Amino acid sequence: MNIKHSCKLLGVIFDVDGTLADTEDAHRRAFNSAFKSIGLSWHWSWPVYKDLLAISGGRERIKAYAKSQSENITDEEAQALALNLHNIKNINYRKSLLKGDIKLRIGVKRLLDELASKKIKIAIATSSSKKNIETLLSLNLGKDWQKIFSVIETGDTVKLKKPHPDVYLSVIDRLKIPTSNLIAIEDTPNGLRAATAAGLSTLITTHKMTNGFLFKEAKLVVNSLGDDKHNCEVISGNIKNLRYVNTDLLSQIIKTY
Ligand code: XBP
Repeated sequence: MNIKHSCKLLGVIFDVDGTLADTEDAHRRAFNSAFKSIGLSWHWSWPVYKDLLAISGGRERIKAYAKSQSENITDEEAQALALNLHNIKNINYRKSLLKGDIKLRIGVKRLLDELASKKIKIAIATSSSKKNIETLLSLNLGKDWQKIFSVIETGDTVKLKKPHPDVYLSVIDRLKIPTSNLIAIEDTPNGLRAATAAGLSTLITTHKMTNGFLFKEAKLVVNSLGDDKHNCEVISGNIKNLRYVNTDLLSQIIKTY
């Protein structure tokens, strides 16, 4: 490791769903429409979906649910059903994004701009697909959105989804930055486990689907990244005398731990 860089913030790795944008309810509704469209009586209510967030990745989530609903379904049948439903669900999801109602979360654009202005690398580590994040981020960050991110790793390319650290390990490998100079920003216990297992300090931004979840290994848990008008509410950790998450705070977090 370059000694000069030993505690300096050189990169931030963002999760997408729930972290960059509050997308989980749109995913939930898209799953429910897919179930209905093939005549299934399944319905994922909020509390059910909250529990299902323990399984990252839509296909994996459907497969696990299919098995929990029928003792007789084989692994192959559950897999085929999940594949079909997930394709329909993602078409529904992207259609719903095109309505333009899902914006970036508070403070996300502000922090992205600050990181870019300070030449701190920005990356993405998500279990969702490139196509889904392309729709979400091109709408919110413009057609050149990919230029903002030095590395983008998605569920399309990793073998094991979160809580396995694979997606983070791939990002770290491609960034070529030591983990001590990086921080991850996540929203779920699975995301936190994946980032922590990859050796990253992690900051959590909660939302209504993850309120009340435990984030023991997180260095800081806040209700959003915050901005001038919406100060962060600290759930655990310390933001000193700051009102929102900025590069100074992220640097302090990686120095302290
Ligand atoms: C995102 C997810 C889901 C979404 C989308 O993963 O697993 O919560 O419903 O999944 P993470 P799909 O935030 O852990 O990276 O796009 O696979 O349906």
